[in-house]
Amino acid sequence: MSVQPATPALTARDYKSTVKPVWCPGCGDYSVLSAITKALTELALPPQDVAVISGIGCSSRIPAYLNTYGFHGVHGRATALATGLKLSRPELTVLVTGGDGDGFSIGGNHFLHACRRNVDMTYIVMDNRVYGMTKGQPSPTTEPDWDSALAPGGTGLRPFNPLVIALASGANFIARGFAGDPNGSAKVIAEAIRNPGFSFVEILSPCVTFRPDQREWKQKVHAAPVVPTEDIGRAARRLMTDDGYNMGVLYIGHREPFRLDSKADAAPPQDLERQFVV
Ligand SMILES: Cc1ncc(C[n+]2csc(CCOP(=O)(O)OP(=O)(O)O)c2C)c(N)n1
Ligand code: SF4
Repeated sequence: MSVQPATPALTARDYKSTVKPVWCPGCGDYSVLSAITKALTELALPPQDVAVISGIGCSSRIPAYLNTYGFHGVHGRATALATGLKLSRPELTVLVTGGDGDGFSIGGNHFLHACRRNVDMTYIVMDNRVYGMTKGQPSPTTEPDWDSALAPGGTGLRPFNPLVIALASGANFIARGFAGDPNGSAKVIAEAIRNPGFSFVEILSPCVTFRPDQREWKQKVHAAPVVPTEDIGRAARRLMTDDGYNMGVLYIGHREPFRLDSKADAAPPQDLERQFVV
């Protein structure tokens, strides 16, 4: 009887590509990349079974730095791309990565409908409350009084609360992490991937270049004082009164994820294409 050599266990390094990140030194996105590779290692997912989809922005560069399948797509369209992918290739573990501008501004409508559709994927938003890549414009999560050369005196606009919107729109799992705690973020991401349906993880990821004030986040973040709730009413109250710095899993839902039925699943894409030939 031949003895098969044992497959060596995957390490975080196995999920990293050879492309060197070009983020500014100190950018929170380095830690989020590390948290994602740690989470994939914990789940022992073969890199070829994972696809990471993004839009455009500094944070959206993540797929290039991973050794999984990846798609660096169109600004604001990452969840739509990921929905199509997951429905046609349900065996893949699908992650979506991007920024607050990408996901909540130009991609805001797609965000709502991704939550509503509840297709099984994990959406990780590196929220730095600014458009980093295009040099510091305020985003939907920017504080109203954040003063900058591009918005002197601040926008005066009420910030968008992504966790509340995710809950109201049907997300099946809601959590928050902090780039300064990659191990804590990795645990949250692993749990989000394990939970079926649309999982939303906001990771506070400082933009050290345009928001140096975010270095204070280290002092502001704290573990959520209560365990995750499965009660949507309680989650709504908790998220509406949240101070924005509660870390951990905040809501776990039990909605059945949306899947294509087996008949649609069985139809090869060529058959579908034929129906549209004019
Ligand atoms: C359709 C379209 N509109 C605008 C842009 C310009 N653009 C590129 S990235 C970006 C914002 C990025 O901000 P965010 O998503 O918060 O990511 P960050 O760079 O902060 O990680 C914008 C407006 C674009 N690439 N495509
Ligand atoms: S501009 Fe901001 S978000 Fe972009 S790489 Fe630099 S620190 Fe990171």
